Amino acid sequence: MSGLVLGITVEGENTTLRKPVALSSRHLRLHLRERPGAWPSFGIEVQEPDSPPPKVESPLPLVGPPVILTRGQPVEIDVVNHLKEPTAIHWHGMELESYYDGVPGFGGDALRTTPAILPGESFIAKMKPPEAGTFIYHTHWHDEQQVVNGLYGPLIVLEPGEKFDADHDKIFVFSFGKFLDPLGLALLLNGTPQPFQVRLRTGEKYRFRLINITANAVDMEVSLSSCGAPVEWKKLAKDGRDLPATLAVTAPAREVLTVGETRDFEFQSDRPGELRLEGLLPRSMRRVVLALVFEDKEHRD
Ligand SMILES: [Cu+2]
Repeated sequence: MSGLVLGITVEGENTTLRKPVALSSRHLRLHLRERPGAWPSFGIEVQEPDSPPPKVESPLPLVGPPVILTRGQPVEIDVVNHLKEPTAIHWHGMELESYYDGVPGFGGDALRTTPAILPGESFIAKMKPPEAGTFIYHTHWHDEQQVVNGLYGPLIVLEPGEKFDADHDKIFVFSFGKFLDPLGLALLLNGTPQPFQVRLRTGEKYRFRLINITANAVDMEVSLSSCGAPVEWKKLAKDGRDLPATLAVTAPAREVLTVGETRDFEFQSDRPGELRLEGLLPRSMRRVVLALVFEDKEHRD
């Protein structure tokens, strides 16, 4: 990602290897596909258990769909590489066994090293999420072209019994992409430099999950503003961990969201109107803006 990376070799007797692997109660499949002649060059589909494989001809999303898991529930995710090049998928921020963490040639233990996923092959990542929160899955192949071409997505872990509420749980993924931009790579929000407005309701609480999976935007500023001034939101979580009560405060909605970071906020607007969610790279002045349009319930119904 960015900055110093430290690897550790732990010597001595390995006691964890003897632990039986928990039986998985859920199986998902992640299909990594090409998008011939299009930007981004690659796309991801998630296949839920017992559902037929997605049709190859159906359009691929610009950002990998959310992979939604449950804390404490063992899961196997079969990552299927339909690309013409090797790849690997890393489960960023989640604690799991090194071998399954998607860092080829580096992760693993005394007996085995994580392999690359070669074209036409697949790799089963086993995990049992220990924390509920917002994480990221992304390519960990040594080629920036993969992470700026759609091989990433949100990884959401819910508490047991909780259901993902798409109406009130909103995911905003900031990334880079090869869209026409005089400065090279464009700053994207949910896979596009010009995101379409999102319509929300006044008087209802929303959870906003912000993710920075750019290649290197360490100083990206994110703000939510009304008429040029930041509104206030409540800080909930950072990097997949709930904030302690002393830090879970209401504050002006302007934050630095560095590369590889996730942050969750709670927001409610009691007045109709248009708010501006913006990602800004201060050094290059590249930005991406999304309009959040709040409407009264009666107005929409
Ligand atoms: Cu990462």
